[in-house]
Amino acid sequence: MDDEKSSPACVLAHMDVRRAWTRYLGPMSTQFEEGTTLDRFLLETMHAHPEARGQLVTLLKQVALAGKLVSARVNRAGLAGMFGATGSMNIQGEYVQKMDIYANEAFKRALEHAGVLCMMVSEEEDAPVRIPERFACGDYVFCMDPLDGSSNIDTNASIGTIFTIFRRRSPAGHGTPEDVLRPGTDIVAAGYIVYGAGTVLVLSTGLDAGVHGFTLDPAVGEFFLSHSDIRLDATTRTYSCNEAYAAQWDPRLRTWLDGLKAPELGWSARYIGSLVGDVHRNLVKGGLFLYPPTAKAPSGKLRVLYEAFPLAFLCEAAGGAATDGERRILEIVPTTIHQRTPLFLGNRDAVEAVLGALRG
Ligand code: AHM
Ligand code: MG
Repeated sequence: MDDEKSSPACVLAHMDVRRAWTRYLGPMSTQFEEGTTLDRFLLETMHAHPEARGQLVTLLKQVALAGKLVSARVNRAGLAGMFGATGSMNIQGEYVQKMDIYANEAFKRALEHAGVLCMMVSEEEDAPVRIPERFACGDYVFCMDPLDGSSNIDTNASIGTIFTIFRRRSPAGHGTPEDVLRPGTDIVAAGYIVYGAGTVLVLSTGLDAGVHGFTLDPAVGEFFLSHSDIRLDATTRTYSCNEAYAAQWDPRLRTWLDGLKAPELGWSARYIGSLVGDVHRNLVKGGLFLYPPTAKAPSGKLRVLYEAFPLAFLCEAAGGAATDGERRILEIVPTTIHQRTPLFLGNRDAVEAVLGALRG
């Protein structure tokens, strides 16, 4: 064990943690052999902001709790009769999976009572979710896709929860449309939890605060810091898109993508069809994700508030970029809670190349 602790790889991992924490939070050592807990990371982040009242930390702890519940259920889904669709469609015309309902309820139950939210928005709910009268309202707005990519669940592919957090604009009580229909530049924290071979929570609490990943140790029931200060690898040449739709894309984009296929350029393709899985891979390894407008989805498929915003925020915080093909994703001001957008995000130079191609 001692040998393991002082192995070069282990020493390096500890140095990485220390370097990132020194950069953002001041000098600090790794807490346990397993790593540093998410709870401690959140408390240290709060201590770096003396004006903080603790609501954001409480909120993020409750997000982690809901993530653990969903993770446990996803792992048992095949045994617990949780595969497959419910037979109903949501407001957006998509078949609702049993696990969509479970995840939506788990997040609502974990978050509504804590006195930290004034409103929630969920992909699974037509209208904003009102905090029940028996609970206090708080300072934050939580927007989520409770289980993105859930049509993949029957195949054991990665799926995930994606979330955006705003600080309220209205003074008190229940949230109002102005609290949620606002640009992504107002985001105070964003992240996702990917339920894959392992469960990893990836979080950023500011564009200059870095992106950090925490892996769930199921034996302990805690998230431990495992991916400190994630930066997109600018040298990676991987693109992710549903290329079967290429005939429906802007021809300039199609021509540009075809150009990437020259063998000497060294590009490769990876596409799960699960946004959080595709973007997690690109964040960890570098790459470009594309969901352009199509004939079926002329405004794009992915939703601004709880898909494009949080992933754009994480990409920018990790040194990348995100655009809808004309403007920075984080500068979109949505006018409806389920608004969609085209999405191109990942390595900065690749995103700029897409913009160049679309300008023709
Ligand atoms: P969902 O929110 O209903 O799960 O839909 C979003 C998913 C994303 O995870 C993924 O990137 C995309 O839809 C895949 O779409 P397509 O099957 O058109 O490639
Ligand atoms: Mg989704």
